[in-house]
Amino acid sequence: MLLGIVGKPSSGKTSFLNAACLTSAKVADYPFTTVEPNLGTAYVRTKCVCKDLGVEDNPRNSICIDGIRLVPIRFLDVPGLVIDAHKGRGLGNQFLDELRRADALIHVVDASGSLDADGNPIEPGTWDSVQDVKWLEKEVAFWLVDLIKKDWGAFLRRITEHQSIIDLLTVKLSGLAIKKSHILEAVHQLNLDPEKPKQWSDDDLLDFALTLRRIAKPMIISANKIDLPTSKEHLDDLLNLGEAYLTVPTCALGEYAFRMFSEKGYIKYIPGDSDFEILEPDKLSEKNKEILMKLKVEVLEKYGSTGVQKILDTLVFDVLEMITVYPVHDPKKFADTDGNVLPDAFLVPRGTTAKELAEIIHTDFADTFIHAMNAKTGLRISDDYELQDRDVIKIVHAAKRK
Ligand SMILES: Nc1nc2c(ncn2[C@@H]2O[C@H](COP(=O)(O)OP(=O)(O)OP(=O)(O)O)[C@@H](O)[C@H]2O)c(=O)[nH]1
Ligand SMILES: [Mg+2]
Repeated sequence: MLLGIVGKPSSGKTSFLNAACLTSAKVADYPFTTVEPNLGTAYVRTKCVCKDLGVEDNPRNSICIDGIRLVPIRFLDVPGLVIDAHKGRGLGNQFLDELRRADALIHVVDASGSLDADGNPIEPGTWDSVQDVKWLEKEVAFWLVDLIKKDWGAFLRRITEHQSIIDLLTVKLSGLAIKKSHILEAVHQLNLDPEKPKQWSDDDLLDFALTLRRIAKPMIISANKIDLPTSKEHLDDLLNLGEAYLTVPTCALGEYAFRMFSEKGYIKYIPGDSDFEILEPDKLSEKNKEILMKLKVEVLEKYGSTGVQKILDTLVFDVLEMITVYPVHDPKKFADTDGNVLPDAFLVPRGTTAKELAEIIHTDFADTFIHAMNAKTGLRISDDYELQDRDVIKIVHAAKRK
């Protein structure tokens, strides 16, 4: 699972990555601070099964705090994009190539309206943040359409009875985590005739790229910098963009502060919480206490959270429709072969079967799979049983043939 962050310079992309991954990549108030992509590990937040099962767990691939399971995902931040990046402006859009494996995108927007199109500071509140949303969608589509157009002529010549334009596009776009089903859906939505690609105009190709991106790489909008006073009115506009858009108010800076002080043990705060508790008042300077209280009033009390964790959870669980399952070796103790209780939490797409889970855990398991068991009930489940969120599963498999 890879989530990518996009947006214009200085919108807060790296701040978002640092907050989500507790990394310390360079952040600054001038455009193009980031010149190379930053990769990190973020976590999605889900209720662990440990409390329901009445066990103390020892997670290995994830973290459990007070019955909240944090499951890792990969996270990528790239240099800022500017208008006409696809023609080489700014740092160009070469970095979009880095995002080709991303399953979904987060568009970090400066909701305070304090930056011009290129990310330069301007009078706060004077920039219409909605423009950024419309522009970025097009910029990503231009990048995609350029990729398609590079081979379009060759594609038209290579179409045969046995090889359709859909097949050719599927091969071409497979490296972008775009599937045949996504392509078929886009063609269908736009009423394009897959039998007559020669009739597809340049505008059709651009619409195809826009639609395909929406289907294959869903995007969520992080309306960032909500702690700043000029964010209020832009935020309303960003929240009312219409059904095709999903917007979450965020304060990346605040999330970073909470996570950093929590890591040091000065406060108790689990990412996504709506409040925090000061544990070591003597270790926090008066200035830092003031910052924390301001964030509490301006962000947590107004919006319910900093929004950073909400973005990750919404994308993974609601938009990409992933569920969490817990494979175990010992179905009575819910443990692995070393006795670790509920060691792993796996994110799998809704609809994954027990047999498919076996393959995901270990490629060898696919060949040696015998059956699976629901460890919560102790009952055997059929191979085509669709796993449910928070299932605890024992895979029974034969010893590997030598
Ligand atoms: N007030 C406020 N400032 C923020 C927030 N998030 C980021 N910033 C500030 O915005 C500026 C730009 O942040 P970066 O994270 O470097 O932005 P970026 O999008 O990665 O910028 P480039 O790498 O240049 O494209 C910095 O001064 C941050 O401190 C926020 O939630 N609130
Ligand atoms: Mg950056």
